[in-house]
Amino acid sequence: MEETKKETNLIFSGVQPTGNLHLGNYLGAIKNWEKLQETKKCIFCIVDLHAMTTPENRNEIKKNTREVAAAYIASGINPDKNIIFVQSNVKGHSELSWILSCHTPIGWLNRMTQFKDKAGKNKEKAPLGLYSYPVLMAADILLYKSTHVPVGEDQKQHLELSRDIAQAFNRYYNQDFFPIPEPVITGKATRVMSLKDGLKKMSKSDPSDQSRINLTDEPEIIRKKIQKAKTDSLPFPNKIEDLQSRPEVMNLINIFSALSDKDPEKIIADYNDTNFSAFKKELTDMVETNISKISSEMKKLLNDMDYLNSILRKGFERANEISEKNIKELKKIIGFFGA
Ligand code: AQP
Repeated sequence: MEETKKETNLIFSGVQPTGNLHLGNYLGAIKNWEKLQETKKCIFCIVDLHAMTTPENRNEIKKNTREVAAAYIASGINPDKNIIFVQSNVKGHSELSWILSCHTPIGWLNRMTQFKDKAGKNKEKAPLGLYSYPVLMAADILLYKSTHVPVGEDQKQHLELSRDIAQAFNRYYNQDFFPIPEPVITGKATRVMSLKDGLKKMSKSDPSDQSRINLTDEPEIIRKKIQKAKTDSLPFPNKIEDLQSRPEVMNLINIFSALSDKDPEKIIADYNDTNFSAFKKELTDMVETNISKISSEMKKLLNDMDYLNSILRKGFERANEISEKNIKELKKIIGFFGA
């Protein structure tokens, strides 16, 4: 029974090639893929069509795409075992996105908080693509009939929308065509926060480089960033409940917990009532060890363009084959001419 389950489960996830890949992308998403690939069929996408939705991310899209591919492989994703490919190469994503947008009431999109955050006060001038981003995300997932989607906490609302869209389509055509995808939000740091503000998530687009640890940061930079990371004037907490009112401290403890695999309670017991320096020193060592392994591997991969291009080419062929098969079936269900 377990064997059947393994075979029918299909994992899909992706990262936008928007530069500045950071510790949040690694701990909230990529690190968790490593375990999943051992037992599940996985598709990992570099979602460049999503990156176009904000004007500042349209530059250097090719360079950033290669960087994300290198980060996947450098973080331990096996390109022979899994499909690693670039979203814009497979035309099924855009095609399905249109079809699904015809099954998505505007009211559902109006509830999406990421659009409100990213569009800010300038909603009227925001590109349509930024608004319909969650429909494209639903298309990414459903195109492969994916069953599970590992993401950070910030993507939970978009995933719930993907489920609603899949159900709306299935209901309309009275079919069981799309599986209803389950979010997989795991790990000890599902929402890594900015190093400067514990209420804001760590983000590639934060104008301050001090707010995040980039996967390409040199050890000296990492050391300085963690030393300067905001805490408060109180000593290290001595009980877990204290963390609720201390978001910056909670964030650093969560990062420590994710990297050491120790529970926050144990970390508090180890450091309680001390000042932050010993804790920050150990945290720095752990971040440095993890990041430097990834960044040196990334550098090697980025110097071997032929290898990276061949991985993405092979990934495209495998993804496109599934996409074409599913789009063909879908068109038959809809009843398009020529299908
Ligand atoms: N701070 C975070 N903590 C935990 N997980 C995170 N993820 C992103 N930020 C954090 C997860 O990383 C995956 C890829 O994210 P993305 O590239 O699609 O875009 P995003 O969620 O919009 O991430 P950013 O860094 O904030 O990018 P920008 O600034 O370009 O919008 C997702 O699984 C996400 O949950």
